[in-house]
Amino acid sequence: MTTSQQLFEQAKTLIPGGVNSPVRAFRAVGGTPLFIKSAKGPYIYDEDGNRYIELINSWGPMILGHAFEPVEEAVREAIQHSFSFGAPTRKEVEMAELITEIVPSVEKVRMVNSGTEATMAAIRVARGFTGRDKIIKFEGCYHGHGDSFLIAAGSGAVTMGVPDSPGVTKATAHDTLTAPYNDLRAVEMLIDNNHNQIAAIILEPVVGNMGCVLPEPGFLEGIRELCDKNDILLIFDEVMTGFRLAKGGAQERFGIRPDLTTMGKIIGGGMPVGAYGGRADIMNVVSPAGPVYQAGTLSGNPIAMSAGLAMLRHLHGHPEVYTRLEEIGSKMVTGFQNSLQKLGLPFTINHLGSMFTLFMTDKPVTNFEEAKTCDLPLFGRYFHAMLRRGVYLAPSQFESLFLSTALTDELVEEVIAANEESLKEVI
Ligand code: KE4
Repeated sequence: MTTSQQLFEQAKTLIPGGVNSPVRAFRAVGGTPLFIKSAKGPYIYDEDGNRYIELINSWGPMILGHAFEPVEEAVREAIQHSFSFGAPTRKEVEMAELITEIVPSVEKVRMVNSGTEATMAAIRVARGFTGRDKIIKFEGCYHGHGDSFLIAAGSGAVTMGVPDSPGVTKATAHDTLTAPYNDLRAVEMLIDNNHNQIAAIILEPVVGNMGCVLPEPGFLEGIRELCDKNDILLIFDEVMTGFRLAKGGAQERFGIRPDLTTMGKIIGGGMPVGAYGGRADIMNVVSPAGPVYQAGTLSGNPIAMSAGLAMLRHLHGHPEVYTRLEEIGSKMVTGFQNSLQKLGLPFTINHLGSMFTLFMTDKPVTNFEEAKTCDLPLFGRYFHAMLRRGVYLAPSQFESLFLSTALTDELVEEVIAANEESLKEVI
């Protein structure tokens, strides 16, 4: 038995499914999840000493590679002053200043501890501000495990086969309307059939949670327009795309200004941090400025702020990071596409910047239904073939990969070669 196997057997007697987040359990791909001992730069190392080239990067945060020195240094400095005060600190002001500078649509921001907290708070604020109850989300989008979002949810929910989770009440589900991603007509019909009842439309401006799916030309602009015409708030869930697809996130890349934005992952530099923010007139309804309640013992935690500040300051001060991420992404995807062509495989790759997904289907993938045409057992075999070749992919077809600047050109070539050999092996 490997150490990971031993640890997993023990973990399953103590933790539901042996993991603290379902997608980690390898349920979609089979086998035993790797228990990771450490990571540095582009590599992670499991408890049995195996080394892997990392293409998940903690599901997004480690955009500069693991153990990035300036972030580590900031945390080492911060822990000398204790860990948590439960009182306002200078770093929270600096963090708010930096976020509002990098993401102009965010005029005011509230720190929380996860992306889930950020999205739950954002829809509560939208409901409080508009006095309306319903929200529209898109099938296959994942916005964390808040009850309102576990309806036709992506990521781990669909990976586990529970896109509509038990435990979410009918009353809650009643207020969540869903539409296929990229389907403006469906959104218009929902709005017409729920006149003046919809507080917000929330979406991933580029989806990572059904695998990487891009907005079709005009989709985001169309949603913006529908929101404006119907006094509906537009919430961009940029937990994944924020500070990744551009310094100012997908909203900068696509030139769309949402009313609220939710953030996470990169914003904490690997520490538990989320945030939500947007128009000042909307954010001013949040307690104690206004009546909409939201709170958190560890919100704005000084250690987490130190890590997040170091990360964001580096990204803000080094625009070349985004040029490099584009380069790495296009090199890797071009290599994958060349291999598909060479092997005569009609699979689909969706890609933008440092996010991409190889879908095991010959269909275009523009929404959840199309994503679900993938050959999931084949993906499972491919995943393990890549693992055996030292490449660590997301253990689910319904996830995006996240590249980091720690990937050298040589490592990109190694991943391309591993991909071609793995496809040959499993087809
Ligand atoms: P967290 O609560 O996991 O920090 O964030 C929830 C969330 C919200 N919005 C988007 C767009 C997200 O992608 C996420 C979380 N992403 C998943 C990966 N698909 C986290 C991995 C996991 O669930 O373990």
